[in-house]
Amino acid sequence: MLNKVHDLVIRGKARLITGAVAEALENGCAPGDILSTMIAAMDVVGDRFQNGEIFVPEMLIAAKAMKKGVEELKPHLAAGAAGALGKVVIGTVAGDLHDIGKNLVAMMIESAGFEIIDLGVDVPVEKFVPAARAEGVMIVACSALLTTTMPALEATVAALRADGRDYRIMVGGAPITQEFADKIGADAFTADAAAAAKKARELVA
Ligand code: B1M
Repeated sequence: MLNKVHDLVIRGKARLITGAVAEALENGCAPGDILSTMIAAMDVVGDRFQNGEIFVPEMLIAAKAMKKGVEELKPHLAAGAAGALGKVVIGTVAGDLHDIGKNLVAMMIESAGFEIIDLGVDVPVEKFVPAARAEGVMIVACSALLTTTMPALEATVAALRADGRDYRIMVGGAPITQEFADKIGADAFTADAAAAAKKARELVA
């Protein structure tokens, strides 16, 4: 069952993935395992891209399939709490178009009890800072997936810090490490979406 999900994401079969995820759920597969399977499939896609076996269009259709699968999975992953813990502004930094991981982080943080203000992808500092000034913003969460957009993450954190408001800044994304997060002055780094939700709750506790 999970093999099928894995295979369909890699092959970018967006039309078939919904049924495969539903089938896996019906057969008792845990939603978290289905999600891990899809993430692992995206790793295979990334490796194939790196090795020159596939190109950007194939990566894009795999991403579409992954998004469809996540949509199907969402009601089973997110408990849908009411935003009682405050607002979280989230976005992928300037120059970076990757949003699957950011969307997962948003979904998990939302289900942990926050209201999400999602700024999308390729978010410039000029958009992050005013959004973070909104009333009730407790956390600003920034995602970066490319080594080339790590400087944009650093600039975003610096601008948010310079704004001097009382919110916490969380960072993450594949190339980001705790060391880098410390260096740029973020309040928290987590490696995945589940840990991000847990950390968000800790930050406002
Ligand atoms: Co791109 N891409 N991509 N890509 N892409 C990667 C990231 C890459 C590793 C592939 C590779 O070469 N192996 C590589 C980056 C190399 C590097 O910088 N070191 C790469 C490249 C090079 C590029 C382009 C430059 C390719 C080109 O044009 N030549 C280009 C850049 C475009 C741009 O952004 N300006 C590009 C484009 C694309 C697509 C648009 C085609 C597509 C994105 C579609 C979309 O997102 N809507 C795409 C895809 C799909 C990938 C891979 C294959 C999959 C990304 C993904 O969704 N992973 C990726 C390889 C890989 O990741 N294995 C790759 C699944 C997702 C769940 O994981 O996003 O890591 P991730 O999120 C994780 C954690 O990182 C963490 O939680 C999530 C899981 O729980 N996390 C956070 C994320 N944000 C967080 C924030 C937090 C905390 C945790 O707190 C705030």
